[in-house]
Amino acid sequence: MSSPFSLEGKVSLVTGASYGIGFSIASALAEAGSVIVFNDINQSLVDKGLEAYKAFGVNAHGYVCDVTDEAAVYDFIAAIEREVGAVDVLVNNAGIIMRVPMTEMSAADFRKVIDVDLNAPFIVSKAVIPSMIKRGGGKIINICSMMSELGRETVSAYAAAKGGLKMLTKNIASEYGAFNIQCNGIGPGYIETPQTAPLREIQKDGSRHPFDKFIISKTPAARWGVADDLKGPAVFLASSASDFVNGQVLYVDGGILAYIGKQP
Ligand code: NAP
Ligand code: GCO
Repeated sequence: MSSPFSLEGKVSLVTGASYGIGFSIASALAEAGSVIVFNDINQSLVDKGLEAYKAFGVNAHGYVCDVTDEAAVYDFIAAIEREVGAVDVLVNNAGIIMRVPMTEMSAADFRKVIDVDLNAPFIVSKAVIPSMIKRGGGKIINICSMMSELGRETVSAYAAAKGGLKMLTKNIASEYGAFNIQCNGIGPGYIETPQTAPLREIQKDGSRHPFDKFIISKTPAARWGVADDLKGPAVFLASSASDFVNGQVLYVDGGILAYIGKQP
């Protein structure tokens, strides 16, 4: 009997997935039976990714593509269709953060974060939706954030982008749900990846970073997440197990959003 979580016969594209959360998600989709395609912004990152997938036992297809470049994205999607097959599952994972107080942030930097974290998921989704419609459906998973719900000092652009990505998720679900396209988000909590390494840096006196201590106290699970914590939720949202789930963000945060925080 075939499992509702099986991705046999599917082609999944995970953007920016040479390492970190994207790599873990793509590995999980491969374990569920999917063919994996990923991209990154330069050849050395793609090569690093190809090696990591090979060591994991996955024969992934890696491409160089900047997801903010609409013309390059259209060429990339056409190349995938020619060389691998049409995309059944898209995971918009590529993302950047700049931690700068808002009044010190240039408008150019603000736009750059919005471009990668919000405009690019629009561009890549737009490029795969017509073929999903033609083939009777598809899955889009947008990697959102705690900052889709919460603010904090220094992350105005990132929070604006990830809040926008939550609403883009709901809108894709609204606009294309009738074509059997499910678009959902995953909202990771604080996950140990290169993106959050500066928040976990050991201090000169050997003590833990104050933000590291703050996150552990704010997380009911009392730990940072690891990228592999996103594997199960990703397989669920990519598979037919979630065929009537649309426009939701599944927060995978060890309970952060449920918790008011420890009394000082
Ligand atoms: P990461 O370690 O920085 O990986 C992000 C990947 O995206 C990198 O490979 C990066 O390449 C790539 N990328 C950046 N800009 C790109 C572009 N224009 N075109 C193609 N690829 C691009 O981040 P992560 O922590 O794994 O995060 C993955 C996603 O999860 C992001 O959307 C992030 O915002 C989100 N997220 C992370 C956390 C967390 O705690 N780590 C929590 C919630 C949400 P470079 O190495 O060249 O930058
Ligand atoms: C920060 C963090 C985050 C996270 C993540 C939380 O500086 O607060 O980098 O924003 O990485 O997106 O879900």
